[in-house]
This record gives sequence, C-alpha cells and structure tokens, in this order.
Amino acid sequence: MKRKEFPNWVVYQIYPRSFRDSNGDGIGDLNGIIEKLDYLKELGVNAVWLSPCYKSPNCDNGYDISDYRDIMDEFGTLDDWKRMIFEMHARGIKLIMDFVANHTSSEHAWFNEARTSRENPYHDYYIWRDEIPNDWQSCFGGSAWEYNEPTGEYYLHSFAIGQPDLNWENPKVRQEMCAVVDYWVGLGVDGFRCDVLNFISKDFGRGLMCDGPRLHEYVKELFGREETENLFTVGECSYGEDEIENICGENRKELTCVFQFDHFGIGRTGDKFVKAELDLNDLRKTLVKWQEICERKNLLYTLFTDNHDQAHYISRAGDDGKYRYECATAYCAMFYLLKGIPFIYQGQEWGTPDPHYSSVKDYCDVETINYYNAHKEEISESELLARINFGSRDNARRPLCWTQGKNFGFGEGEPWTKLHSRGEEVNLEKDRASEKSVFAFYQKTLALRRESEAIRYGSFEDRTRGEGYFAYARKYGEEEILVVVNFDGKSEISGLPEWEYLFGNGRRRSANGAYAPYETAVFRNRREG
Ligand code: TEU
Ligand code: CA
Repeated sequence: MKRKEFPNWVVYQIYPRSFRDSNGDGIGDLNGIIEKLDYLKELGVNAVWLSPCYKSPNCDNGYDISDYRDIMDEFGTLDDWKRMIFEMHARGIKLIMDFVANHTSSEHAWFNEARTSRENPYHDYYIWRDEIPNDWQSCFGGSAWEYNEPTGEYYLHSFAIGQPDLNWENPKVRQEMCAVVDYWVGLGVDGFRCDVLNFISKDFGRGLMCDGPRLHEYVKELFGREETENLFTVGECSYGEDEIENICGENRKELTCVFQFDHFGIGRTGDKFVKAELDLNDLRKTLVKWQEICERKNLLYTLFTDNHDQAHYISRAGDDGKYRYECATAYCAMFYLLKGIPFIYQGQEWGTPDPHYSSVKDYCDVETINYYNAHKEEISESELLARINFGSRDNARRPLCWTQGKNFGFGEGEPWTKLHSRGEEVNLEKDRASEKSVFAFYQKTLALRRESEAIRYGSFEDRTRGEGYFAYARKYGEEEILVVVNFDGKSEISGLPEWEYLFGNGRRRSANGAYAPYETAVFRNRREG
C-alpha cells in the first residue's frame, strides 16, 4: 500500500473485550466483531484498529501479552481470527493489529524462563539491576522496579508489575519482535498500531525511560524492511514539531504517522483525573497548529478524539448533557473533515458519554485502581470518586450499548464489567430512531470524506476571525469545502463566504449569522475551472 493511499482510510478502533459478546460469556469476542462488520460498512469505515487480542492474563486487559502468536482464550481461536480477517477483507476493511513491543506479560514463556536464573538464555530479554538504580516511576504509579526473588534482582516495568520491559539492546529481542510482525503480516494484516513504541529505546545515562538514542534504528529494523515498508504503521508516541518528521517523514522508512496528543490535555490538568477550565479556543489553536505543521512538512496527521485510554471527549472536553447531540456532531465535523486520517473509537459514533458510578468497586482498570489506592489517604472519598468518574479509562471500556434490550445488546451473559449507567438513555438503537441521530451525522460526514477530494487530499486554511468558534476551508482543484463549528457559547459569525449548504446539526442554512452552542454546518463551492 503506498503512502498516498492512506488519506482514504477511515479507521475504527475496537476494544474487543467491550465490543460485542457473541457466545454469552459476558466478554466481547472475535465472532462478535464478525457479527458487526456489516454495521461498520454501513457507518462508512474501511479499516479497523483492533486493540490486543493475543493470549494474556489481562492484568492490563490484553496489553500484557503471554503469547504473541495466539488468540486470548476468552476472545476465541486463531481460526476465528482468520475468519474475521477474511470477512473484513471481503468487505474492503483493512485490519491494523496492536503491536505491543515494549513489554510482555510476566507470564510470557520468555519471562518465566528469564526470571529463574541470571544464566538463563532468556534472562537478557529483560532489563535487570542488582539494586534499584534510579527513581523511575511506572506510568501506573509506584516504582518502575520490581524485586525478583530467584535471582535477587530488580526488573524494569514501565507500566504494570505484570508488564516487564523487553531489553531491545539485545539483538535476539529485536529478531523475535521482527518475527512477530512478519508472522501477522504473513496472515494478511495490513498494519500496526505501535503501543508506546518510543519506550523501546531508553537512555539510563541521561535518565530517559523512552526516546533513547537507538529508537530510529529499532523502528527501521521493524518497519523499514522490504516486507514491512509499505504497511500502515501508527505510533503511540507523540512528538513536537521538530522531532515528529524524524519518525514519520515520508522517506524515513519508519512510521506512517503517530498519534499527536496535544489536544488531549485540554479541559484537564497534567493529572488526567483532575478537571481544568475548558477553553475550546485552545482546541482550535492546537488543531490549526498541527494542520499547518503537517501541511508544511507533508506529514499524515491522525484525527481522533477518543480511545480506550481516555474518558469520552464529549464528556471531558465538551457537553454530554443538554447539548450531547450537538457536541458529538460538532466534534465529528470539526475533526473528521480536517486533513489527515480519521480514527473513530467504538461507540463515539452514536455519542456515547461517560458513565457515572458511586463506588470504586465499579472500576477495574489497573491505572484507576492504582490511582485510587495512591490517593485515598490524602483525598476525600467523594473527591477521589469525582476524579475517577472524570478520568478513568474504564469510562471508555464499558460494554457497548447497541440496543434498548438486555445488557443493551452487548450479549446474553453477565458482562465482565458494570454496564453503562446511561445505557437506557444513550444506545445505538435509540440514536438511530431519533431525528437527532449522531450515527446518521457520522455517516454523512464519512460519505463526504469518501466523495470529496478536497477533504481527502485538499489544503487546509483557517477561516476563523474571532473567538468561540472554528471555521476552516479545504480546497482541491475547483472544489472548496467550508466547515463552521460553533463552540459552547452563542456566537455571531460573519465574514464567511456563502456557499452551497451540504449538512449540519441545526436549522441554519447559511454560514454567517447567529450560532447556537455547538451548532455546526458544512458548505461547498465549486469554483469555475
Ligand atoms: O498506553 C500508553 C500510555 O502512556 C498510558 O499510560 C496511557 O497514556 C494512559 O493510560 C493514559 O492515561 C498504552 C496503551 O494504550 C494502554 O492501554 C496500555 O495500558 C499501556 O500502553 C501499556 O501497554
Ligand atoms: Ca464472549
């Protein structure tokens, strides 16, 4: 697949555990995904990013892998997976697998061997020290070093204790992980989402847990080879303007693109569980900045608001109450008509908001539980619960609400985690029956992407002339598209061209005039050739 094709991709992220349970054991599975492939086609997506489905003891819900070449028991079998990719490809849907390169599960055969003795041939697949060498902290809280009794050493885990970091300085580790990539490519996989890829190179001398001096060398070894250089690869490794092209520039033979997370911090402090004042003008400025950088540097930009690690964007950086429909559709138009590759997280296409619970017992994510335990002595229970309701990754991992029926159509069995507290109010069946259907708006937006070269290949021009809204134009050949998105207040917008109205989420038909909160409209002009 050539790089210029990727702007035609629209990627849908599936978190398999919470997507659809086909066999009634309360856990989402691969056959549940197959059941919904026609739905994905109807939505208008043509690629799936599948969060890990490999064998795992699930200390981090699959991001702790115990066998890179086989499927987690609860999700099904390798034959189910082969049928799934066949059915995807039969519908023109590409499959992007999640590649977790930085760490394995502590129950992986390599680690079971490595931890038994310093002389074991697998011992140097991981990172060991006789004493704790520094104050590195795990991303999930606490020391990043765990004591291992049999060898009297400490091993490094940048994430959970059950996720020991691999030692990428060891050429055998690099060979093993290249073989994992080649194994899935051999089974027809079209690309990889690369989990915390920048952590695979560390620099102990400079105290760096990630972004070490050999990162580009390792990435080239993985994805710069003849067998892999044309894959779609997206790195979960946000970079600033100066570094980003070093890892996803066109001729780097490294990655296709990376997730740029600058806009994720809006509406919260550096602590993801703590709200901050939301100023959507900051969101506009961030999006304009990255549209202009990517246009200038000819980089592919990832367009996304949600994923499995974050509370829903409309809840934490928008309005999931009075203006839920307007906000969900405004953000759809704002993000997915920009220059780049859309990533849509399961359930956001019908405006799924965050749930709300009154007990920490209703949460299970390792990051959330660790956060609760680390703060419960110094913060009141009510404040701590408010924070967890605001920032927990569990918010995005509740079983999807497909229907009004039992378990909201997720499956027949008792779901693995608490059902969504707002499932009665917000589910796909109810949304599609409504005049104000978020799903229908997503369909229109993605249909416009498919038919408009201005959206897929066109230039970006910021047409905003004030605060409180975002207006931008996309141009290619004679076609021009104008997208106007009002933010949370009321706005009087002027100075915009009056082009043909295509669609919107309110009653307006002209680009200029008084806008209601989160009102959006899309217009088109065809210049005389
Ligand atoms: O997440 C990377 C990461 O940095 C996490 O700390 C994430 O940013 C955080 O949860 C946001 O608050 C990746 C995966 O997306 C995540 O699900 C895994 O838990 C993590 O790596 C370890 O594999
Ligand atoms: Ca199941």
